[in-house]
Amino acid sequence: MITNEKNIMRVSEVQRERYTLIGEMGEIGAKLKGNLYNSGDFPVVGDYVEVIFNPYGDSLIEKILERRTYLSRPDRSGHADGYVKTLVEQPMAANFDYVFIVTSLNQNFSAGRIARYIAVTVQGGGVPVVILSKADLCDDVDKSIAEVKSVSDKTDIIAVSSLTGMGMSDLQKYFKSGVTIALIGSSGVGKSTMLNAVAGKEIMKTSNIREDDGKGRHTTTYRHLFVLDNGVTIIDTPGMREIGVCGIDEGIDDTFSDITELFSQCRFNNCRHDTEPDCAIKKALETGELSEKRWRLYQRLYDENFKANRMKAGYRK
Ligand SMILES: Nc1nc2c(ncn2[C@@H]2O[C@H](COP(=O)(O)OP(=O)(O)O)[C@@H](O)[C@H]2O)c(=O)[nH]1
Ligand SMILES: [Mg+2]
Ligand SMILES: [Zn+2]
Repeated sequence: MITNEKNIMRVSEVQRERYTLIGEMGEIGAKLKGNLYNSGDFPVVGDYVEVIFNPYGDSLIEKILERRTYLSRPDRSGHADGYVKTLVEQPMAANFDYVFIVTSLNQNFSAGRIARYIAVTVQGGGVPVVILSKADLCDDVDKSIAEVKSVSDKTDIIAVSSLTGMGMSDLQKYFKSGVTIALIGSSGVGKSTMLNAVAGKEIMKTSNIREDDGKGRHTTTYRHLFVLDNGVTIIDTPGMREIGVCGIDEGIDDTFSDITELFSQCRFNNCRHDTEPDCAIKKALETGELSEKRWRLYQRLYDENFKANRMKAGYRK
């Protein structure tokens, strides 16, 4: 029976033009209806969509419901006409509450990278939670926590070890029914192991570090979005080492609100915070109210975002 009733379902997997949707009736396969296909706005994992249900084959996705939160990253590899390098937006997830930014404490830990993830998350409307994994492999966990605090003091930071159980109880407060948590971070940092530890059973496939080369990943049951027994939805984004930034002006302003506040206190409103007199930034750096490290981090992120914005604007012309 084909009904005209509008069903709202959630996108759990995207594979080229095929989508997997989950809803009360379980899991179904779907394709885009022509009008949506032509609109150029394609569903991403986490989207709620209106579907025309077809029990005999692929159901049709008619409409994407308005996104509450959204995470994407610019991909610089795209080439437009004339071989100009362009920024193509790569969607990662939609409609999450929290973004767990997972970095392991044993390999190339970088507070700067965490700060950019925070800015990207805030821009997307989500609440960032910094998770420092594999604490059992680190001699000085407090030092790393302090480092993250020095670049972002407003974010919850939790050091965890799936091996010893450290930090697991602190994570529990985010696992409330109806909440959606998106995970971001390189593959191999221990995201799946951590979720299994929190859930107390194997809900995600884990793999050794070699999953970097892609072997053994994506088993048939693998989904990028799944619902835990306790009603929490998890979105596992594809592992990535770095995240580029573009169009995250508000996210940066928010993450570094202390700095933007200082700007308003400089004597000249076009102060370059260089040689100008009565510069609030220079004063804050002298007193230590603002750390050199945080200031440099802000400048780097601001510049990168500014250049990316220009690059994108150029392409749009
Ligand atoms: N020592 C230690 N190893 C861990 C921990 N968590 C995960 N691992 C190991 O790290 C590797 C990658 O873990 P996995 O959960 O698959 O990472 P994911 O790619 O981020 O999902 C596996 O070999 C795990 O056994 C931890 O807390 N401590
Ligand atoms: Mg994993
Ligand atoms: Zn100034």
